[in-house]
Amino acid sequence: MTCHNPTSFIDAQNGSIALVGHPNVGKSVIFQRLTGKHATVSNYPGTTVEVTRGAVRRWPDLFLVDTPGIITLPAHSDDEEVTERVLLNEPLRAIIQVGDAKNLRRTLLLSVQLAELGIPIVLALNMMDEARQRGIVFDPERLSDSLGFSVIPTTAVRGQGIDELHQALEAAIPSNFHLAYPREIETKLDETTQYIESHLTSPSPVSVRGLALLWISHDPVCENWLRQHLEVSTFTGLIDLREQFEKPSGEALGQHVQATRLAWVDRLIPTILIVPGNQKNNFAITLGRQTTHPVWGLIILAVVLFGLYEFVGVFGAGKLVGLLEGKLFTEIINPWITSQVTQLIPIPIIQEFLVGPYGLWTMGVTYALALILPIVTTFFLAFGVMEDSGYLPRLAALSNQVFARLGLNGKAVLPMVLGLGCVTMATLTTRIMESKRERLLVTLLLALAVPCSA
Ligand SMILES: Nc1nc2c(ncn2[C@@H]2O[C@H](COP(=O)(O)OP(=O)(O)O)[C@@H](O)[C@H]2O)c(=O)[nH]1
Ligand SMILES: [Mg+2]
Repeated sequence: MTCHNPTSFIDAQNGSIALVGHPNVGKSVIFQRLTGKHATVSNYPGTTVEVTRGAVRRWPDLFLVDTPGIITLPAHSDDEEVTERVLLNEPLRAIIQVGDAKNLRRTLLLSVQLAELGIPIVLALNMMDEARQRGIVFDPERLSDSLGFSVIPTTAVRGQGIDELHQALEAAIPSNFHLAYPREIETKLDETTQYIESHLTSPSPVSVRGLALLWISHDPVCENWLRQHLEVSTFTGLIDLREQFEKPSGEALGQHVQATRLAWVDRLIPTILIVPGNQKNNFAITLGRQTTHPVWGLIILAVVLFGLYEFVGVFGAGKLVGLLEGKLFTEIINPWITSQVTQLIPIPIIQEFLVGPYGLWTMGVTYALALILPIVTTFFLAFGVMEDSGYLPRLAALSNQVFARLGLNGKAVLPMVLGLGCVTMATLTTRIMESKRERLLVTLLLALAVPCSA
């Protein structure tokens, strides 16, 4: 099964491979396809962000790391910071970028950023089934030629393209992708690269040009890394250098860098796209657009909140609880347990402790199973559907303006509204917030300012 090619990085060393890409593009499905069952999930050191690791089935010496979804570099959210820390601190042998074939523009923008790090990279263009359904046809080989690394179309849920992905990984070599920036940026980039190169105290995990690009874009993770790997005085020198670069125009270089990348992607796409596909008349897309419409969006939001209330409040907390607590426990289970306990244990105080009005069974277990369980189950089912359907980011876009004034992201609307019902559960949902600061703020607001009906 294993191909013994001594020059292949996969045979030569052990280390890890990182799965990187936007949220919800199929990274975790590909992770399962490549690793099989055994995976360990743990918080990334010093954060509450989860990272999954597992040995690659075909090459057991290599570990696959499933990173949190990122939108773009430089990192802005906790998730993006963790993913970038994986890129800079793990003994990486390769990156698999997982992208959505329906969204070539944003996928390729990230490809450019990742390729510039100079680590061997393969692009898995996933969701090919959906791209085909929309009539999108492109030329992966041509794309691969332009990028300088392999592009593998995949439909991860059906296991299509996974073999090809293995082969491409085996052949992957450090990417020599090189995007030429406008002259004035190149000059500054060169100077930064040379400065970093001549002062680093240990070898760089990614290409120094990649580091320099992140540095001039004010990337926080890269700054941290450089602070640790440069003498204090040289690090200050690097900051001075960047300030000096930014002085004449007064604007950040990162924006020019990003604009150049986007322009390159926009020129590339027409050359690889054979049929752009028809995205009109698709009900899901139309509905998706309407969810952020100022008027329709609010109506849809009202419908969603009403549905949430009907499912969790009326069905879960009303019907299910009534059935479980009222019928099953009060009428059938509890009388039986009470009679058993009173027969077996003739000591009143123990009887009272177990099955009295405030007994361990009659109150503790009954409430946990008949009251809390149905509510929590229906709640997390509904919440899962909202999360997986992609409604949450749209909801955030809708309510951003209101919450921006509180220094929060629009996603805060969900915990806030849920908090009117039950603050405990709402606190659990603060995990949708992107940074620790926002989670803390929302939790505080919930505790102090939102009246809880429960
Ligand atoms: N239609 C289709 N759905 C997919 C494909 N790959 C993944 N999915 C679905 O996309 C959703 C997100 O996948 P997941 O692996 O969790 O994405 P991640 O956020 O990148 O880890 C899940 O519902 C998957 O079942 C694919 O190739 N085609
Ligand atoms: Mg995932």
